[in-house]
Amino acid sequence: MSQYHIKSLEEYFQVYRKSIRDPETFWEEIAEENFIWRKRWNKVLDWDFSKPKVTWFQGAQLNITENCIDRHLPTRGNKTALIFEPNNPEEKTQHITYKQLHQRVCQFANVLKEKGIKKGDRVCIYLPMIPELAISVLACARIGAIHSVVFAGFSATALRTRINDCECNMVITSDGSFRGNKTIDLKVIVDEALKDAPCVETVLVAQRTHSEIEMKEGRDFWLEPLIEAAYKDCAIEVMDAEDPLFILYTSGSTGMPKGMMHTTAGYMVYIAYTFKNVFQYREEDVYWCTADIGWITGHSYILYGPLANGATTVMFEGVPNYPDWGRFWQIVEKHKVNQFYTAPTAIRALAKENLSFVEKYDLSSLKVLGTVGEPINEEAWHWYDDIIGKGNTPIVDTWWQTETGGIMISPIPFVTPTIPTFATLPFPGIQPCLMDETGEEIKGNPANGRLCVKFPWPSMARTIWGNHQRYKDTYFSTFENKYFTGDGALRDNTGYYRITGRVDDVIIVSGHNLGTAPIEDAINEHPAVAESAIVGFPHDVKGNALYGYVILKETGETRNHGNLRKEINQLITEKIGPIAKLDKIQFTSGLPKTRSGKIMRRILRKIAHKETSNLGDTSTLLNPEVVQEIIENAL
Ligand code: 6R9
Repeated sequence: MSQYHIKSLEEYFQVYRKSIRDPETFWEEIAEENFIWRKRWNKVLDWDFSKPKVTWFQGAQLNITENCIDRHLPTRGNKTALIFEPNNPEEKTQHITYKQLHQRVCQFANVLKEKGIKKGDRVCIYLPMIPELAISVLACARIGAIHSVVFAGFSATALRTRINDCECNMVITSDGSFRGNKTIDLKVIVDEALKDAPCVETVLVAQRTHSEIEMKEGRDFWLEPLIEAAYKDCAIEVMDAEDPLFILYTSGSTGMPKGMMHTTAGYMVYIAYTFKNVFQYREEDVYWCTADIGWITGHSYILYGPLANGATTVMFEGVPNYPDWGRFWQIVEKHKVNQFYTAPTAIRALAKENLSFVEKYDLSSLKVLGTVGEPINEEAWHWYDDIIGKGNTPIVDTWWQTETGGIMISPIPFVTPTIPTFATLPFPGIQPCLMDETGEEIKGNPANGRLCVKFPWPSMARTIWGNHQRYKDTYFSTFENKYFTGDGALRDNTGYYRITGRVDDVIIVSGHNLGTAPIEDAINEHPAVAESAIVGFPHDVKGNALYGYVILKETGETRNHGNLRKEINQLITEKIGPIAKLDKIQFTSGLPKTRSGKIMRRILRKIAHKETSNLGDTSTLLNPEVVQEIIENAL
């Protein structure tokens, strides 16, 4: 019997030890007990990190939608699978049961087939957070087409690059999207992208905003009439364990975005298992992850993970500040959300606003709070804990990546004691390690090094689409026989991990290795500071010196900036040491961020280096306008 649902720290350690001692039996038991297999595997794991090649459940056959939908029909047919919460609170919420989801996915799958899509074809999905997004993803999976979801806030150029890279035959989009009080004409962006994307033969268009758009004869089709005419049942395509399930692009710091390719069986098993444990999900719970399905977080923990567990998952179309900054909490109250999963960037933005936005709502349904995407600073952690969790709701700080497919290091709520800013302990089956600069593993504690993983896990990406060499170079060549995450981490005396940020962002000052997160954390503790980012710039004596970009809570801060600079450096001296003091501090109204809320330090670094002529691709930024402001005020 596997211990699918971990309930105590003792049990965690027991399960963890077993997962390391005998990984194959460990994963085999989990796979056996919880899913429908059309054919059993003949080998659980085969791996060689030097190639790199990893296969899980070789020989097995299955379909992930049979496991996420059909499997639940006898027992949960009338249970709500998806709650769709529209952008506009006046618009009606939709509750889609498992039975209805089954029908809608089948109809959509039949439309795809009718338009010539077959197993192995790539389908680009460029949709806002409406039910059609979830349904089209699942429809692709049902017929074995490989979905490539592109976040519907990306530009035509970014979309075109992604369509061409994996040669999609089809694009699924909508006339437009609603975000707060804005309407965006998505189809116009698609048309622009398709001016130079000869692989695309068909465009399916869902109706959302009723904007006036052009339909190209023979290429573009309105979705609704096709769905209405489609047959309501669609047999699954039986997939091999290692058949590709999806491609999802993640931006590299330079060059082309990387199309991370995930496969079927291992991904399903790992995502289902982590979802259940990280959120301590119970049958009656309502779960809400605020991410967009355009990110890995949405793939794994809005769709596949919850649905594989027969859960009720909320899909929110809008933004946190529309119609006002209370929207998230209004939704929590309305649907009695039990597990709430969001990103530090959202928490910081919410924490800046008046408390009355929170206090108006009843948040007593919340049992678990989650965070993902970047290191959470201590102040934000405490706000989340005190104000949202009322001091008695565990926070799971989950560390993982597009490449890892699922959560890798995280507390298990009610099981793992938490410490702010620590992602704590590895998940069963995950063997992290820290490496020093010479390529040696650091064995003892405490330790500070580059975070690697030394054994395969079921949901790891298998390759970069069309470029296996780049996959090998990026992840498996820095350290022999290890997957290198690109992140730095500390490990304390008890074995808890704290992620310190991307190692590309590590700055060596006078020979000292400084991670960005702990320093930014110290700066953010200043009561006048809302957020900060630090980068290095060349310095004659120290090699590198630190340049800090700081956003103040109140733009009309009355203290003079000279004093503020002194106070910030005093704080850094206290918390980290004088070595980490900033040579330059620039106050700014914003920081350049990716759409998923990560600071683009590459741009800040170039500005600090005074190399502003070529900032690289800024088209995927959330707030490109802030770049000009920062350049103008650079020190
Ligand atoms: C899931 C996701 C991955 C990078 C990762 C790391 C950062 C994510 C974190 C975290 C500290 C956490 N990151 N979670 N850093 N604490 N809890 O975000 O995937 O978009 O591919 O980003 O995000 O730097 O390497 P992705």
